[in-house]
Amino acid sequence: TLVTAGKAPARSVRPSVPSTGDAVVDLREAIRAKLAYAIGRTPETARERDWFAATALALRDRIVDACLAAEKQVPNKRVYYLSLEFLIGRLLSDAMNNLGLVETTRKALAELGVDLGTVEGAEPDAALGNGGLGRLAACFMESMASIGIPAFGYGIRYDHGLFRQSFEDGWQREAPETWLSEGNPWEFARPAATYTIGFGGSVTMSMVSERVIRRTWHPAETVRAVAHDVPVVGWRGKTVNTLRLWKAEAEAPVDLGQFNGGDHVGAVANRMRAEAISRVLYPSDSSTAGQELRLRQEYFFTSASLQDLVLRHVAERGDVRSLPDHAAIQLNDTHPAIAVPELMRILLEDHGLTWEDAWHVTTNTLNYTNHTLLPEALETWPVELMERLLPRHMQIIYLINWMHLEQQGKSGKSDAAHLASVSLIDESHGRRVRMGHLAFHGSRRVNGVSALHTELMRETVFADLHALEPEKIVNKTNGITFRRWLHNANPGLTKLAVETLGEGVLDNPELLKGLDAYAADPAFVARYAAVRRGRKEALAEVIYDRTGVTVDPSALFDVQIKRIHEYKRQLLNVVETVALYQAIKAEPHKDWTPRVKIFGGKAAPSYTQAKLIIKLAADVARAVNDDPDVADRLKVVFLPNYSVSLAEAIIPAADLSEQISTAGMEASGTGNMKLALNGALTVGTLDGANIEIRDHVGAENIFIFGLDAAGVRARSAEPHYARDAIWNSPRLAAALDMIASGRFSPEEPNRFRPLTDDLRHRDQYLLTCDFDDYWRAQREIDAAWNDPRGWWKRAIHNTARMAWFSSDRSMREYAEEIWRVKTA
Ligand code: GPQ
Repeated sequence: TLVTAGKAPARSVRPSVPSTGDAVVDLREAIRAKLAYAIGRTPETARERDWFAATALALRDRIVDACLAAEKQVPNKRVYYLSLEFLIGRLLSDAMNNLGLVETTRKALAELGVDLGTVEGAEPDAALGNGGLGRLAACFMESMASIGIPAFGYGIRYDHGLFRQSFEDGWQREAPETWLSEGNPWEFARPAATYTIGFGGSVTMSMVSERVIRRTWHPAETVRAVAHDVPVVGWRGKTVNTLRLWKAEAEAPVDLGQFNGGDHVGAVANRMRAEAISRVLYPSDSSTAGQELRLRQEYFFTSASLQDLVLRHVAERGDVRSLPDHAAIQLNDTHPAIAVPELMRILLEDHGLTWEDAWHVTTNTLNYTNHTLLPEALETWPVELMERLLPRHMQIIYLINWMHLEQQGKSGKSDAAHLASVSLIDESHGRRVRMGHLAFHGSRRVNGVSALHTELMRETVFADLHALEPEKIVNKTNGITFRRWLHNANPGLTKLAVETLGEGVLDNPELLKGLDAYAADPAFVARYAAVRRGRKEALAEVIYDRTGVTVDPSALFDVQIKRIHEYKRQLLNVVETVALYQAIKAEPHKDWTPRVKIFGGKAAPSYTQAKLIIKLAADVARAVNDDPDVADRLKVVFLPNYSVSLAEAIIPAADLSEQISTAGMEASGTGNMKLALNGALTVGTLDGANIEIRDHVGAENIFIFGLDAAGVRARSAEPHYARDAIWNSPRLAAALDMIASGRFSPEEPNRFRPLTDDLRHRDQYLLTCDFDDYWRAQREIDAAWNDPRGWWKRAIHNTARMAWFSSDRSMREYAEEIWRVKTA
């Protein structure tokens, strides 16, 4: 319904399009004006992408009003979230929803003859991250704006985000991602906020006085970091924060001497080298790339961010010594751990602080979040590389380490094993800087991302450092923003919740608990089930479009969506699929529960084993989907190019959520939370946040199987555990034999031997040990599915009891216990 003129006061008047007092008309005219004057198109010539840009620009104006108002006030304390990844995805629905303009925009576009859904679909995903770590940063940014924490996110404006994945005969192929090819309507380039970043060169010493030596870094090479700001608007438009992404530029765009001499390529070589820093996102997830360009990226964005925030602080407060009172810096994993020596360097060299004062400021401002204990993901950099690329920082690290180890000696802990364990330098694999130790030692608080993970941090990787400062490690269980993962992704379920519980549920997710009372209410259950059914029908269409496979929306949709990793055990799911296939073929007339196994996820391009797992899933899918004995009771699909926007389509359509990592290895998981919130039942191990999900939804509403973390530790120590497990499980043995025999790859019978041989002889992730209990859980799930009333009751209890996993809760905990900053 249109608001009549004069009834609704205009929120603000924009000069180009005077307000009529009618929100729909105002927005319609604003979009029309953007289309003409910012894009240069008429409604007749505009493409979908142009409509998207015009709509985004019109909405951005609304955000700017709030932004400019906010800039006038200086908050007492700001949070700075430093992350090499921000997996923000599409921003249009976020912006509309948080501004309360979804229906207004829909109508405004409709009056222009344009469908909102089509416009939303024309926005490219900003895939500036790999997986959970980057998506967490995006959820945290949204939550900070929503609960009124003044914050900046700092990251890199990659020209090319995470690669585009396609399948060629089931093999993963990678192509460059090009989200910026037509510009980004959400961002503001801020050339005034440009900083110089140095690399290489030498350090000179000069005597300041008889006792004071000043060291000065003379970089051999410099690069410019130019700010690009994306506004982050919170729920109900209350707070607008900034995501500031740095673009690398050369000091000189072209060497004219070289150009005039005829060397046209050489003339821009320097520029290419500089710009390479923000060219592409490294596609490695939970493993280190270990290359020089990666270290350059890390230092580039960390230095730019620290220079920016220190400058802001000094401009506002005058004295850099009060930084810890007004700024809290969060290091998202060790990627920005070079912040420890960089902040020291800025304070020592640019602000003349003493070492003691600089160390005090640094260690009271920085905090560090750890996201994994897997050894292949713990960053270490060769000392020799650090000395070459960041000579001054290496000196500072040596000095920090020297004082740290001296302190051990003074407290009587000078045995070599202890010193080797707490040292910032690992001497055992060539000399390398341990970035986790550096971040730990330089931070005020260090946190894990689930209760189990934090406990394991204290017991394993950081045990000796933890003993020195037992208060430092705290737990902050991850969360997800409900605005995106419930309200935007699942408007049908949101509408049902609002109609049942009232509007307040949009502001306070704890009110979802009220749905518990309806878990057995036939009318409510019917509506809840109808919402799911609608989303499954929509997903079935997506599946058909993208894979050519027809699936039945009344089958159980069994979903495993996440990066492909051996520890996440997609292979366990595929082997169980093969065993189920064998069981169906052995008894084709039994009443098997119809299931669709849906996979999605990317493998790092260099991760051979992960890519082979994708190929196995594809080959198994080919055999199963076409087999007349199966008769549609089992289907397997691997959706290509998994992304945030694809997740938004899959999650509301999922009946079952696969969270089956080897216990102790998944730090938290956040997909587990999104799926459970939307009412999928979880089949999972006692790993990461699964444990806390079980505690909240109730053990009767989740399917837990397999070894726990202690069990994994014990079993790993047993010799021949894989051989014994296979020996004791005829079902597993038969499935592995079938794969190894070449049954799924007749054109290349030995294709999957690297997978089956590994399971038989090594099985680092204890897949064989958990297989039988996983099979048992899956058959229990089949039975549960055949009792719809019981199933929906459990599903509704999941939705009702997941409120604690809101990232608003996570952010409040960080605010109180780590940052000591007020929420609005
Ligand atoms: N995570 Cl170390 C990533 O997504 N990428 C990484 O490089 C590392 C961790 C994940 C982790 O595997 C999940 O268990 C967490 O839920 C997620 O970070 C956010 O903490």
